[in-house]
Amino acid sequence: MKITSAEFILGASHVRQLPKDGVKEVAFLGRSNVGKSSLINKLCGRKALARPSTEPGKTRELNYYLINKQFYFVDLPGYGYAKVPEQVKSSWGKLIEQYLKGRDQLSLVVQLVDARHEPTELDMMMVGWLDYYSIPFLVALTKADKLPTSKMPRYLEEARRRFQHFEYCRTVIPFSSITGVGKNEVIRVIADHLEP
Ligand SMILES: Nc1nc2c(ncn2[C@@H]2O[C@H](COP(=O)(O)OP(=O)(O)O)[C@@H](O)[C@H]2O)c(=O)[nH]1
Ligand SMILES: [Mg+2]
Repeated sequence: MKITSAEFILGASHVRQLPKDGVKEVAFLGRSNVGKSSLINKLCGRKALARPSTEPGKTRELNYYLINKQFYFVDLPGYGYAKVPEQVKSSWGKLIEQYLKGRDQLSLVVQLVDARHEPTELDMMMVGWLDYYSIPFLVALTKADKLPTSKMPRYLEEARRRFQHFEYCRTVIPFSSITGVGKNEVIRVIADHLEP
């Protein structure tokens, strides 16, 4: 599969605003600043498709992009931003969980984790939810260009050990939006999960 077109469709702050057209979806999940917008832009071959995150404390939205006029990429609001008030954190959690729980057309989640760091508690909680709700996911280890090449095999092996015992974890892929490493592999796994 090649991504040849991508257009912003809508932002939703409540599950009742989500498209009801039954079009298949691939969603992107990760903490703020992990490189989610950069990854989406890289996959689509675009510089500024994914909208910058709304300011912390503001209403968070799920942003929908129509890809190849065939399926959606869903940019889920980033989590773990320290300055977000508790009330927003809990409404964020509710929104994400409602989405993950009830979205039949959700074919795959791309869970982003920084390649250089241990996953955060929230990262592991998200992965736990994905598994619990039987949603296939791949883990993208972002900013892989920041890791010395010599360290990559050990980091990758550790990440695989950590994630691949989850029943719904399909694979772990090092990714860099700067070098493009991992791009083709991520697109291939996405294409596999969109097949009828
Ligand atoms: N070195 C490097 N920096 C990255 C990469 N991806 C994102 N960044 C940087 O990390 C910061 C956050 O990226 P962004 O895509 O906005 O993260 P988001 O908040 O998860 O959407 C920005 O300064 C990006 O330039 C990457 O693959 N390599
Ligand atoms: Mg972003």
